[in-house]
Amino acid sequence: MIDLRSDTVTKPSEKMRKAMYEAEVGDDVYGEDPTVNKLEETAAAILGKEKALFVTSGTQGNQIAGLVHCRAGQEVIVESQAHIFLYEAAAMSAFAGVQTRTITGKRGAMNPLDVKAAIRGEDIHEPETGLICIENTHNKAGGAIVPLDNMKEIYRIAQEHHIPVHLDGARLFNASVASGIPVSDFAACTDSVQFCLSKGLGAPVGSIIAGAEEFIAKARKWRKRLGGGLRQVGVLAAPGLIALNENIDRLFEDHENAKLLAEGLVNISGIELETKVETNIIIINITKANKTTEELLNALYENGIAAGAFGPNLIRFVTNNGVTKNDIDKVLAVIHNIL
Ligand code: TLP
Repeated sequence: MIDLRSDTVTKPSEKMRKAMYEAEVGDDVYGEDPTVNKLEETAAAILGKEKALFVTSGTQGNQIAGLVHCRAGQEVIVESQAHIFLYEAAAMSAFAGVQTRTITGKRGAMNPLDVKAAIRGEDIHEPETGLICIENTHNKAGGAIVPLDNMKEIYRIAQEHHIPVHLDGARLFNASVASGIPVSDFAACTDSVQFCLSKGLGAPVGSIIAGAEEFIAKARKWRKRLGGGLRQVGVLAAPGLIALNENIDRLFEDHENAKLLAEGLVNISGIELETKVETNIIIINITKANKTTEELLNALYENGIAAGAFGPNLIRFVTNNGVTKNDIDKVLAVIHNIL
């Protein structure tokens, strides 16, 4: 199967499996797992934050950030197509007791003036704005890189109003590799960052959240409350360390493959690119094709190719470390035949 449904489908390498087997472990609820501690120190250093915390998933990381930063009854500003708004089962309202205020961005980037205009708090009728969330790269916008200057301006406005900023950087390393901007520059425009080890970086499980020492102390407690305090979890942190130490530059290959696929796809009749391709996500619009989304996905599947529906007439392909250039050629040939 050529699996382009997501970069979450990546499997741990032999080296990762060996590292899992050999990992030194301890009870991480006591802070005694040396491998987890090493992973957290490494991640904090790369991001330029005081401390980091290993969490079970990107969703858990984003939710812990909401819980630490906000009080019930507040409002969170978030881009209208953000993962936190679309795909986390309204967790911020369920757990942190906040409501979301969406702003429609351009290629995932909210206009800082719109953010400023959405900030509330003085009027007795209004909720206070408790948090601003940014997503980079932006999944629904097709892996778009939110420009650093945009983040800087939003952070400046947020600081003026004493509102924290959280970055859902599930694919922050894709943004960094594609733009040449260090992740620490993006992270410097935030109070907390979440990134996924288990997407293009290739680890089987886990995310990191990072921020100031005080933020992480509170985050550690929320992680425990949510049942995410794990014990000898160095076996899962070990592949995470390999992901950070060895797999960042490899993301470039995913971006190359995504560009190849996109260039080929636009030459197939009935297919249009829904968004520009900057990193590892390609969203196509097949409104003009002679097949429905379901028909095309089924036909692909019969030919050993998996992709996912991503909205009406939209299909998403995500390149990842299990996909080669030859696979891309095969995918293009198959789609050409089907349409
Ligand atoms: N995204 C998944 C699906 O949930 C859509 C995917 O296949 O792309 N933030 C962003 C921007 C994400 O894309 C995801 C996962 C998450 C957070 C959540 O990460 P996990 O799956 O680890 O909870």
